[in-house]
Amino acid sequence: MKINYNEKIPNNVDLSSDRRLQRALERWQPEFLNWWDELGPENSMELEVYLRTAISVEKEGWAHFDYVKMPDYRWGIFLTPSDSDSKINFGIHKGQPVWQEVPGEYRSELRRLIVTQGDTEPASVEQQRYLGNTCPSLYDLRNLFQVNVEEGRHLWAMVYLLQAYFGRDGREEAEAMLERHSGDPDKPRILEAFNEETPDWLSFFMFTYFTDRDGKFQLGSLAESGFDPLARSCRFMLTEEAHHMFVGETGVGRVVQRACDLMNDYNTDDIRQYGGIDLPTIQKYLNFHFSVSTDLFGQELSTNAATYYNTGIKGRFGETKIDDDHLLHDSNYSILELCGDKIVSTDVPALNAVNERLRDDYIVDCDLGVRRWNKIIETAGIDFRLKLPHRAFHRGIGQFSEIQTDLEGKIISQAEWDQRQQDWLPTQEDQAFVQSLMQQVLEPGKIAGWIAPPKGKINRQDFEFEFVRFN
Ligand code: BYC
Ligand code: FE
Ligand code: FE
Repeated sequence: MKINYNEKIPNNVDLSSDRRLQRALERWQPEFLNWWDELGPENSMELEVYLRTAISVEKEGWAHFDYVKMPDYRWGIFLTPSDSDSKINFGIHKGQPVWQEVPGEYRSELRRLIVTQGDTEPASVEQQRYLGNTCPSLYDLRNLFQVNVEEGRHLWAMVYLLQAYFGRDGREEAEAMLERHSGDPDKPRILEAFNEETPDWLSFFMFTYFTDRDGKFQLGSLAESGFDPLARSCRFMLTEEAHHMFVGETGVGRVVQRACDLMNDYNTDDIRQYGGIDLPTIQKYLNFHFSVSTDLFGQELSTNAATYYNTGIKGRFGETKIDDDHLLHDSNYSILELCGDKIVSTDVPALNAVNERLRDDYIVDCDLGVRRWNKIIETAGIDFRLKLPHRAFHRGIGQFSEIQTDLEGKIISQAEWDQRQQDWLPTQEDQAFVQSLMQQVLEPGKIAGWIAPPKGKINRQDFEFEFVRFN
């Protein structure tokens, strides 16, 4: 299962043995590169960036770091090794061998899941297109581009599945991936969070913390799929995903660190005058990105999700580690539900609550990073704590989209919402202020004034390293 880099399209799926598929993908490749040129990172085509490239799919030593000219990045198709006696671990086919081909009766559901997953990948690249122009340091610029090329590769992963297993429909879906665009009024991306703008670096760090984390949980569920090529694709994508969330968590942490340092240096909460992003503004960005990302899990009660689970095409996060019958025909799950003008906890059939369960797992995971950010604030001796808003806050999908709540989840009137939302979500003024700080810094070892330098290294290279070369 070595990765073959001598071919036009690097892969570990023995692509050259399937001429038809190889030709189809080679026809799609220039379209992808055109799209990258038009909607990928602006002003990046000439840069040499210190990037990691996957060279194997083994757990150890899979990544190789070196300077790569951005458009020459080798986007490829990598699946984790197959285990010849893998079994389906949940649903009505539990115990049967995993599928190497798409079962005809589940074809449209599988196609839909793969298309939805695939659509998010280029969407995020489009959302982040202009950020390089305002990078706070070379280190951050490199991290942005690393995330971008890997999201591009994730699109390749899904397009491979579509072209290899879904015939003509799959080829059409592959085309459509490059025709929908983030925020396009006529052909938007499928999920709403991917049509929002990522106009500044605070938004970028929040996005990679909260929205890439949806990726972790969705990919984790798809990695359980009975359709083996999908499961193996997602497993390898997950190894790359960890870095994206690292960029988000440490990014937000460094903005918090800088805010605390300025507060202590000048003995004031009002650090905007010193070019820092104040903690209440960080909280507002957090509220926005958390709520928008929470929508990505779908409805609280979903017959789609029940079908995906029952038929073995999308599992739960960490399915095999859960101690139950993996069928969910007779079990219940407790969810929060809107009941008149109250939010109450009720038991519902577990099969229908698979989306909500995943959202629960996600929220627990989101909170871990918030705690680490609060440690930074606490260590600085500052009396302020960041907090995740209630899951009912500012929702666009699910039952809570019908109501308005405060950050604690108390239902409020539309009038009260209109009056108070400026205290909870970034206002135009907040956004303009954050935008005003976004000045490009390109000298190795230098950093913008609104963010602290990183503590960690990239492949043993210090912050001072020349992560990007300009020719
Ligand atoms: N926006 O039954 P429900 C990533 C629709 S992120 C718009 O709950 P389901 C990444 C829904 O389509 C990971 N529409 O739906 C991160 C349905 O429509 P129909 C992305 C929405 O299917 C950062 C209706 O509402 N991967 O990788 O159970 C950077 C009823 O809803 C939304 C996936 O999402 C929404 N938010 O659940 C780069 C995995 N939510 O049937 C990359 C694949 C729901 O009435 N997708 N609707 O026409 C899925 O598993 C499911 O499609 C969803 C939705 C969980 C998203
Ligand atoms: Fe991705
Ligand atoms: Fe990601």
